[in-house]
Amino acid sequence: MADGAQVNDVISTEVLGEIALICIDNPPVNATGLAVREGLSQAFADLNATAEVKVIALYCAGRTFTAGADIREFGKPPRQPSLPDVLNQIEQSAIPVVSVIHGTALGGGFEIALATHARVAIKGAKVGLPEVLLGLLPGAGGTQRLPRLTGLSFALDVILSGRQVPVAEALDKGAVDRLVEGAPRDVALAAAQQVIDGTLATRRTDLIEAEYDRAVLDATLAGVRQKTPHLFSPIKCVEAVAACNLPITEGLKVERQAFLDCMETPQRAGLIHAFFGERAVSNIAEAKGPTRDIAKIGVIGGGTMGSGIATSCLIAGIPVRLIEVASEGLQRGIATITKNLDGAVSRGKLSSDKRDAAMAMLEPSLQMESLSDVDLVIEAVFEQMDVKKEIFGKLDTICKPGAILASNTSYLDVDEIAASTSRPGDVLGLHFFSPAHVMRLLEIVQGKQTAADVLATGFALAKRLKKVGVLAQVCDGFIGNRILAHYGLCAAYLVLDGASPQQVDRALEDFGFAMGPHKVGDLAGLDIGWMTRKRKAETRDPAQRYAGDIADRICENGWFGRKTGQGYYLYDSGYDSGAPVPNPEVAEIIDAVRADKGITPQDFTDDDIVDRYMTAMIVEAARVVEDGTAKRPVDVDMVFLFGYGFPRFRGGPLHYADTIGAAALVARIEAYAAEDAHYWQVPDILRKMAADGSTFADLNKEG
Ligand code: 3H9
Repeated sequence: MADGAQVNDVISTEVLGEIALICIDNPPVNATGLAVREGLSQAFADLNATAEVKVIALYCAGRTFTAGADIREFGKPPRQPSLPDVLNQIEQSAIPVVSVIHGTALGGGFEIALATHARVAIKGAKVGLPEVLLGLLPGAGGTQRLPRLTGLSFALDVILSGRQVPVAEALDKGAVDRLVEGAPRDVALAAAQQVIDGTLATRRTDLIEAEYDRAVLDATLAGVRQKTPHLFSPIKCVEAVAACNLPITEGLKVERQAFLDCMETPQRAGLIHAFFGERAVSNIAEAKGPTRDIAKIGVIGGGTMGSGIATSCLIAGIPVRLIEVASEGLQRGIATITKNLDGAVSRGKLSSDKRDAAMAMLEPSLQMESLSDVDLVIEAVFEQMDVKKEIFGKLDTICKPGAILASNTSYLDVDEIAASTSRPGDVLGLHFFSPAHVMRLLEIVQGKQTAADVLATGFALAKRLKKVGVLAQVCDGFIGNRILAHYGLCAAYLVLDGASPQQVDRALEDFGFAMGPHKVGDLAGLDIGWMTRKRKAETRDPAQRYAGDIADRICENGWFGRKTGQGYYLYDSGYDSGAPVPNPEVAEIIDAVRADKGITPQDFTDDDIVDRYMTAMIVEAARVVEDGTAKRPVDVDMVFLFGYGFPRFRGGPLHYADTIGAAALVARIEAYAAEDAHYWQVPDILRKMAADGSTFADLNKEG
């Protein structure tokens, strides 16, 4: 072999006397796609046949060591050589192999390192086995080699959490052998020399006997079943790790089968859709191009929402001027922000130093005029059009030219708000979700005249705030709340027609939602929906069956949910979390309303409930795509995953819709329409998809 050789497009080797270097260069993240696997296999075969080579050091070019298998290959026919085979070849290399980790060595990437004979990490790097987050398990030896190196407990923690482990911790646990500073190639050369000098020990992981404790495995399995009852892959992870007391060839067979079992599940497809969807929502022309600089943000309104938005900006290191009209409001806002930041510290999300730095960047003010120097204003006052218009009219006179004016409205017409200014191009909607410093969704609402750089700045801000920005067009409720309004009606009809609120909640929690809709209502405050129903009373569609009677009567009693101690459920003063007790008086209200309306209650199975609720959600989601409110189905899916607690393993409502199929959905809707032809109508887009056999995934591909 020549001193320097390009094995293929992504793998190169260098032979420098007794040292051979192998470099993986497959941007952006050096994923182990087919070319990497082929090239590595070839390189190891060639170097093992090169007489002078005494040690091989493997490193990666670019920003990171390999981030694992190429996820885009999943679901397609497998191509040889497989990663496990390549790693066995590396492990059995007669010449010692040392790997050099920089950036993030994840999944199959970390598994490559585990199969080498020594691991040197560059400070600041992280390692991890995040396969479980994709509905999988480490399928290239991670479940067998990590416990051999670190013991069971740490290996189970890493595999089940999918977390990225700082290399200092990995060193402490024995998963890496040395921490150094330097560039990957330099470190590779130095590490190889140390192997030759005998100052860096090498050993084969497969020859280490794993420490084994059945009680730890049993306790972990019980914990997994309780914590993630819907998920398949965590159980398979534990089963695979449990085989680490077998000879490695046998253990690897158990792991391989468990990996293939996971690969077949819809959960794997849903979670991988979520992985790519999170990235796809901002991979659009509207999110790219020039942006405006945002050095200081003004937030108008110190209520829960405004304070949450301010907290989010402060955590991201952006100074905030918080505006309220009266000093009590301002003090309340400051107190909420302080509480939010303290909460972030106690949850380990923020250091005390960063909390103090964030607080120092908060400038409270009672003067709207003080917004004259900010680059972006986010208005978060209550949802009343005339109030918003007045504020935006004032902002127009106060703010400097080029400042962006955003409304956090959750349903009002952004174009009408923009029209109250002389600069509608600078106006957009930035719809945060409560609690705004925690929830990752940001709907970026494009007005008719919103300038391209203003929209792109919205996406750039989402990234700085570590949020998932999704483009939405103007309509009542934008993407999420518009769909919610529709399926919320379905939940109300189910109760009106025979189900109990608890049955609806239980069925949907069994489906995977963290909380059923009645528990969510109690948490958010039932008065919010009540106010909306009263506000919309005059414009209500008379042909639409009214579904609010039960909730109205509950609210007339002053029962607004958790904050008043009762709603659909009872929350005694000691109530914190767990299973609340159903409110018996609500059952009486339900009976009375049904009697008043002459409704004979029907029996719904849990499956009926899920089918109707999910179909209602899909119907409105399809319309939102059809009329362009959302750019693509995947945008709707990400809104629901990041803003509405939709079970991530189901991928989102329209990914889930594809698992049912358009034809089956049309048949369902037509059957339900026999009961209520006004509510249950087939969207044209769904009918067309049923006719031509296409899917929402096809629409995503069309972009
Ligand atoms: C596995 O390894 C299975 C094995 O156990 C067994 C096999 C037999 N594949 O996130 P970013 C793309 S399962 C393909 O924006 P960052 C990503 O889509 C795998 N593509 O950057 C994006 O593309 P685009 C276990 C991938 O700096 C671009 O790279 N590994 C992969 O914020 C940049 O990504 C994981 O689960 C991939 N594996 O974060 C790791 N990874 O520009 C998954 C990324 O077109 N990856 N892309 O939108 C990550 O966690 C992050 O990407 C990482 C970088 C932390 C690496």
